[in-house]
Amino acid sequence: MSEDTIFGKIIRKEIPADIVYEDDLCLAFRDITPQAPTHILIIPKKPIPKLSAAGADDKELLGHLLLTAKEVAQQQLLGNGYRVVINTDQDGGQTVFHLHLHLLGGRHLKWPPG
Ligand code: DGP
Repeated sequence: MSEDTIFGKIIRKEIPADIVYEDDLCLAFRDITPQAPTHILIIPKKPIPKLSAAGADDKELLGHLLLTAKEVAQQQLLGNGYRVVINTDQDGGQTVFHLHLHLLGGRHLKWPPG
């Protein structure tokens, strides 16, 4: 059993979030510290702490998260393009240990990231 995080509280609606999409498997809501005009987090309801902790049995769920990112990008009118990022563990800059995809768009994003 992984530890509860702030995202667990958002899933259970114990703390507020600006939710833009929800289904049985995942939730998408606006990041509290946006790094782009559109910055949305897509999280599984299953509390997987990080990408490196995902298993073969999460294959379908991981695909669902990516396809949800695409759907939310369309919903948010990011027709010019966008970026999907998964920060993983210390060197990846992960701060909340509940797996999440960052969907960033609404401006030209530089590469490589810092
Ligand atoms: P990461 O650094 O990849 O673990 O990203 C965590 C993100 O979560 C970070 O961009 C800020 C966001 N965040 C942290 N706490 C909250 C919160 O309580 N509400 C919302 N909406 N976002 C949060």
